[in-house]
Amino acid sequence: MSKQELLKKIAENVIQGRVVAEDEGFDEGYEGQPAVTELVEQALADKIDPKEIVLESLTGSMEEVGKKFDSGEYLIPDMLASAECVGAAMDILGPHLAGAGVESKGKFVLATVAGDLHDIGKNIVGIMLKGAGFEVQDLGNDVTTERIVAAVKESGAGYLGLSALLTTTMREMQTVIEALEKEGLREKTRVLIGGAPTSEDFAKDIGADAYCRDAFHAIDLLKEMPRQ
Ligand code: B1M
Repeated sequence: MSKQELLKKIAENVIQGRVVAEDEGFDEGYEGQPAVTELVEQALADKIDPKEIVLESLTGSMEEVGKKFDSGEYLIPDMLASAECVGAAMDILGPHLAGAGVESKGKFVLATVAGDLHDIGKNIVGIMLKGAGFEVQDLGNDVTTERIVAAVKESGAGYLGLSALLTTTMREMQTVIEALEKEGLREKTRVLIGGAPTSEDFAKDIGADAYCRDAFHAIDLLKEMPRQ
């Protein structure tokens, strides 16, 4: 199989929600064929860049899953099956994305804001940050502003990464920034945000330091930021 065919096959299997070959998938006729786990392992054996697998096969396919959910073709369990595929792929890819033995570039608190359960993107960002040498404290998803601010305070983290995937939760990021200001922590903490509904303009509007299009963009932006 060519590189492009393999990347396409991984994406197809994420959309089908198939983690391993025994899984049936959303459509018929897939059972027994290599699924995400086997295909990602093959891609690594073929020396395909893990970054390309993340960007082309995983991120893109979840957009497709979102469209299918929008149109009513997929229900929540179908979205969860695809989410599980991305998690399985990242378990395999993580060690290949992370640079071993890199000197600490600083403490980074990471969270998906209150009311929001989406954590796939945040988890990818966490793996990439660790790989880039940051000490990451991942607070998880649906994290209250109070917990986020307390974690920044206790750890003395110089960086905070906030994720939101819902238009109804993205404003929580502003609440977090305001709470950091109240606690006198804003000046000491660089706040980076990301997630599908957020944007450069939104980041400016709420007073964040940077908007990150994806995990790789976050790493690039951090290279330009003076160390906190
Ligand atoms: Co939901 N969901 N979901 N969902 N979901 C979306 C976001 C949606 C766009 C789907 C749709 O309708 N088309 C829609 C939001 C609509 C809106 O707000 N306008 C939606 C909805 C409506 C919902 C529910 C309300 C559905 C319901 O119950 N009726 C519900 C809400 C639950 C809640 O949060 N309270 C819900 C639930 C779920 C599941 C739990 C089933 C599941 C999440 C599982 C999980 O995360 N563990 C799920 C999923 C999987 C999706 C879609 C299909 C995929 C999201 C994803 O993982 N993308 C999504 C559709 C879509 O986004 N196209 C959808 C892949 C991921 C790699 O990208 O998260 O953007 P992303 O992360 C990127 C960048 O954004 C950036 O880097 C990441 C990696 O490159 N980034 C950062 C993100 N955070 C960052 C932080 C940083 C830096 C960069 O800090 C430094």
